[in-house]
Amino acid sequence: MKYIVIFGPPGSGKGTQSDKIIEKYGYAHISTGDVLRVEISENTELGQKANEFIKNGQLVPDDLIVDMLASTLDKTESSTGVIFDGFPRTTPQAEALQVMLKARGGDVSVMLSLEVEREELIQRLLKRGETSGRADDNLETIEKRIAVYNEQTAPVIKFYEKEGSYAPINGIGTIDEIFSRIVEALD
Ligand code: B4P
Repeated sequence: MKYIVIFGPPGSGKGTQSDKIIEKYGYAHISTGDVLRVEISENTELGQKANEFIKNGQLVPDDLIVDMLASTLDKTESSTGVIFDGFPRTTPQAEALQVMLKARGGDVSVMLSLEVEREELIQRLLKRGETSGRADDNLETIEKRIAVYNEQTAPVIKFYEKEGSYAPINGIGTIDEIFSRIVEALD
């Protein structure tokens, strides 16, 4: 079983590139953002808690995310690979993922880190906000999310650098150009 992490700031194209990876390699996809949005739309207890953080541009607390991920991971046992999209977003989440995968006899084989500068992120997310209906795709929340990324999420790079699985990917260009860089890193 191959485990891949796709990483990057908000709007860097994690979800977009995950779709292309799944299409080519047939891996299972775990997007913590997508799982949380389903919980919110179904108004579950987790969804109600998560919504308070998401709409303010903050991260959902690690314990809620790790429990949610463990139950989602159990559903992927029959696939040849799993792509983690938007997880881990903190160093404690990276440590928890390592423990969970070790218990399954695996480890993250590559951490694809999409590199996109701030102005481009803001433009992409504002554009998405025109149609997404997402409570977090407005300028004030986008700026907060980028600040939270720099403070709490960027340090995750160091974790995977130490593990030897960090693969920086230039995240600027067309979706297909970026995907070719990813395929090169994966193959
Ligand atoms: P996520 O749903 O993970 O979303 P994201 O960071 O906004 O977007 P992504 O990088 O996937 O961008 P996309 O491909 O859509 O997180 C939302 C929130 O959930 C977080 O802020 C947090 O509160 C919470 N959360 C999720 N996971 C968590 C965790 N592990 N711990 C704690 N909290 C968690 O691309 C963005 C836009 O750019 C799209 O419109 C796309 O069409 C466009 N685009 C993509 N590639 C492009 C390109 N090459 N050129 C031009 N536009 C492009």
